[in-house]
Amino acid sequence: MLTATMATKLNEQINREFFSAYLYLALSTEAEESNLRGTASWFLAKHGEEMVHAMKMVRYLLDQGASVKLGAIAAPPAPAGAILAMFERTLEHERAVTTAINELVDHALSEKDHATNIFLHWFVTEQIEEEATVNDILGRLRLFGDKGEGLLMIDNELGAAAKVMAQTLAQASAVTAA
Ligand code: OFO
Repeated sequence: MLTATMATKLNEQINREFFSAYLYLALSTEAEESNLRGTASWFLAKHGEEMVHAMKMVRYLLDQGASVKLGAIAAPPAPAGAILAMFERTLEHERAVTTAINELVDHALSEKDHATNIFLHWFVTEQIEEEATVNDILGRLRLFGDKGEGLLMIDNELGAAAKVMAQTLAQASAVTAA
């Protein structure tokens, strides 16, 4: 049983997760329009991950007997304009999501809502991994270059990483749907 406040906060987070999915879909299309196919696949896989995150929260609210309130999803910002800016935008966004998740945990603890606190641990861990991955990509872009052969190499790497993400995602989606 969730309090009304906890349910509202989780519904707000569902909106953030759907916005994340929308943001990454926009970055995927921007990358594809720039002929960065590996990068486009990577952002498309991120889009899929964020949809799974939203659905995990939808499932949790339903399992707790709380109402799911779906709000409008804001439009993503204008195109980033360059691959470095795409990943800088991604890192900035993920940091904001980490802050939001931490605030949710703080609230769950303040209510002594142990179930929600435990449920949110998965998201805390996920944010650590996501920020680390994006930091790594940004580091490689700065080291090897965001143009020419350096960019080609990183775009290929992102394409390979996207395949692994898509496989993991397919398994996660199967679990969420069960
Ligand atoms: Fe939903 O994982 Fe980051 O944003």
